[in-house]
Amino acid sequence: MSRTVITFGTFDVFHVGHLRVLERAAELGDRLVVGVSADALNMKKKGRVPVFSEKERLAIVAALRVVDEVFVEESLEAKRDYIVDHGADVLVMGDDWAGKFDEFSDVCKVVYLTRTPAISTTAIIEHIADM
Ligand code: C2G
Repeated sequence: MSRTVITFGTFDVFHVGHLRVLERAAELGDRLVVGVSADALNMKKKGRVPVFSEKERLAIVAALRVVDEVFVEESLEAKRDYIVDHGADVLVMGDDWAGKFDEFSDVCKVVYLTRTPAISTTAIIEHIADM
């Protein structure tokens, strides 16, 4: 039986921390599905428009060797439907979300992976702005 892993994120200004979490997520199953946050959802979550549009972010994530399928994550509230509709056996999130998605452990295994230290989209934006 093939095992499907699902994960979610904005993946704006794609960096090696994003790559590592997706690589490690893919190792937990046979198929990796990624929900990429819509521009409108990001505005709601982080109060800013992403540097790269959702179309660009989807294209980047979809092109990765470890990713099998991408879709737009329109709403945080729809997470249970996304998990069930994609037949996910495992939900993976970075540990900045630790404990936040435990409610889905009735439909799939919930795993939090350690974030890659010292890199973030915000830090990259600030670094470039200071150059
Ligand atoms: N990440 C990581 N190491 C970093 C930075 C990010 O492992 N140094 C992981 C995050 O923990 C997350 C994924 O990369 O699992 C995507 O990060 P973001 O784009 O910041 O995702 P976020 O906006 O938190 O969206 O429904 C949940 C949200 O869509 C998650």
